Amino acid sequence: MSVAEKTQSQKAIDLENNYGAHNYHPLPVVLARGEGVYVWDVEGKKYYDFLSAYSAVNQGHCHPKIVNAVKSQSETLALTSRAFHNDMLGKYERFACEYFGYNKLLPMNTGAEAVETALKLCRKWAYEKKGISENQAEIVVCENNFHGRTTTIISFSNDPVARKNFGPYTNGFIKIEYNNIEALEAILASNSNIAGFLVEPIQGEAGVYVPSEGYLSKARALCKKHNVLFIADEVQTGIARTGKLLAIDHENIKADILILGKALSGGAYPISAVLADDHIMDVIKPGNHGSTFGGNPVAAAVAMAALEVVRDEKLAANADRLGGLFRSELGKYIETSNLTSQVRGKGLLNAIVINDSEDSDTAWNICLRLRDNGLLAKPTHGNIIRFAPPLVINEEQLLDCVRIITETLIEFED
Ligand code: IF1
Repeated sequence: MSVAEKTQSQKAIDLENNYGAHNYHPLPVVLARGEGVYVWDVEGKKYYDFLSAYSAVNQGHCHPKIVNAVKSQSETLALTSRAFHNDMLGKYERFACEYFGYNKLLPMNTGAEAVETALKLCRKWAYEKKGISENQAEIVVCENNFHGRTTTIISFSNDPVARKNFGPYTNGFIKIEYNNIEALEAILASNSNIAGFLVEPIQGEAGVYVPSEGYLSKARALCKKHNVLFIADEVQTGIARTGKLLAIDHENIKADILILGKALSGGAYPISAVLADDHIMDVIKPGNHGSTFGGNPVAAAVAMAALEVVRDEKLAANADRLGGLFRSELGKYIETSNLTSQVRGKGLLNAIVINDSEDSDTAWNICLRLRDNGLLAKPTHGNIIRFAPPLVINEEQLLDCVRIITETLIEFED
């Protein structure tokens, strides 16, 4: 294709290919604007966003309240570092602690940083409070987990693509089967060096696996029984995505350590946080942990605005109601379909399973057609397509998306 004929999209894609590391394989679409549930590409085509930046844009693209928080704080005081106090951090910490019901918050930036923070906090608590011998602490994680991309986190991943050739790996992790309460009971009963259990309340990347009813509350009880910290990674499932403020709220349990990220900022800024009560968080002393941007004034202002939007616009209730509608409407099509076998999820975190092998490109091709038909989604592992629109979606828009999805899937029926 000559340079003259190249579309704006192709030019942008070529730039990324020429100058950017190839650490992603994006769907071929180049976005230039976002508002609410919609995004537009550089040619001006409009789409429903059904990925929400992996559930970071729960409040909708460019929410005015959140944008104003970014603007006004950025032109007042953007960054002080934690070498000094600032007038926003304490307000935010109090707001978020009261919002989620914890004594203390440790502010970070990305989800992976918050997971790493939680692991360090858990280990330090194990040595200084539980009395495990130094360097002997073990943390239980689940098969097919996704908690981020740092060397320690991929050390306990079983995804070869995320892990291979990044060794040597960090020790101190024991993998058990997800959603298998007997496996958790067995390891906790047989190993006195267990410091914590790190779990996704729903396994997002693995393919939106919702555990059995009661799994999380039984796991929580087992951790209490064995004096092991229950660590909930709510980076993707939190902030109203599954129809409750937190996915663990569906089982009325409280984590010892809560990990938040993504929609904590509504997608406007990298913000993550680790929350815990005093008897755990007080093992952290000055100099133990930190980051240049962690808890900066802009993050503080944006996170409070983003959480106010979730509360004031009742996004959890909307996600609960419209998520149920999505699964029931799509379920009607799936009953007649040879192509798909299941729709699963909670709230507005859902996925469909395509009846094809994991390494087939059917799901990818379906997502390319969905793009042509005005809806953006992406496969997770091979034959599973995740559907996660912003939680501000309304019933009319949701039903329009069900129509687009079913009409597109029908094109691929035999
Ligand atoms: C990628 C996945 C989703 C997460 C949970 C921690 C993190 C994530 C439960 C780390 C991040 C992102 C990362 C992004 C794609 C996306 C993803 F496909 F990778 F697994 F959402 F499912 N805990 N998930 O889901 O947070 O450091 O990214 O802020 O790395 O490709 P982060």
